[in-house]
Amino acid sequence: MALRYFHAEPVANSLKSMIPLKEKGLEYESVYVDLHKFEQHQPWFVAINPEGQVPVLDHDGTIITHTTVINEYLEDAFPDAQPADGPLRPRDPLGASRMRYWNKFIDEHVMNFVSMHGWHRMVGVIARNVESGEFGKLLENIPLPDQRKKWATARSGFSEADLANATAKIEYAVDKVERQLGDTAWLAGDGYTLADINFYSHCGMMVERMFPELEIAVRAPRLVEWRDRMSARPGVAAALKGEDRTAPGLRTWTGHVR
Ligand SMILES: N[C@@H](CCC(=O)N[C@@H](CS)C(=O)NCC(=O)O)C(=O)O
Repeated sequence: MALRYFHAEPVANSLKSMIPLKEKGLEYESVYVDLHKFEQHQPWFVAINPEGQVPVLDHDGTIITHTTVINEYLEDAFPDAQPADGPLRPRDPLGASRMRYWNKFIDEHVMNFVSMHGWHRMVGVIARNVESGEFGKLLENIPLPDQRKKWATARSGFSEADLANATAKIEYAVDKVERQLGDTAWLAGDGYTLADINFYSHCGMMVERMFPELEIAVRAPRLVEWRDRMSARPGVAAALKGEDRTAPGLRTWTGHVR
């Protein structure tokens, strides 16, 4: 059995599937893909993932993409490799459906909105540093039409209306999580699951740093306590130590300053 994980910095999608690998204690070969050098759009990588995005899991030569799919795949392929406090996907149908409810909410209503602010603050800088003829050539290499548009918009700048809409989505999500944590210790119930990993990677870990104006400590104290509980888990801490080539002082791909 051989696992290879192609990923960028330990944040957002790259972190989201790295945490389960660490929590489950699975051995894997780590392959860093440098997004600052556009490696994700280069032929060697597009041959592995035709969508030109990280992360990618290679299990004995079979390629799995999309983090929510990768994480459920890991549960199905390695059901017995689990952290001491219980499985990352509940074994009962109701628990599993609650976990999937949160994953769907985060994938559809959180991920892209935090990402838009990150791209606005950080990828925009990368995109504007490329000379215009060169940028046109880079766009041609991007396989997904939506992603090509996102790169072009990052260069010109996202509109104030789109950014305000994204902030409103994030506020809604923060309040929803805060309410849930008033009822249960973790998002999907009393056990830690893939839903916690998803929200932490896309929003929970960086929301306070990225959006100081939201006064998260006052608005969502349970979320802050949950975030600290998450960060203290050995599996999460190990994943956070992953390779990060963002120069100190610069913003990472999710827009927080390293
Ligand atoms: N739905 C995908 C999204 C993957 C994604 O957006 N990856 C980002 C990094 S967090 C990426 O590769 N961005 C570089 C690009 O699109 O050029 C997943 O869950 O894995």
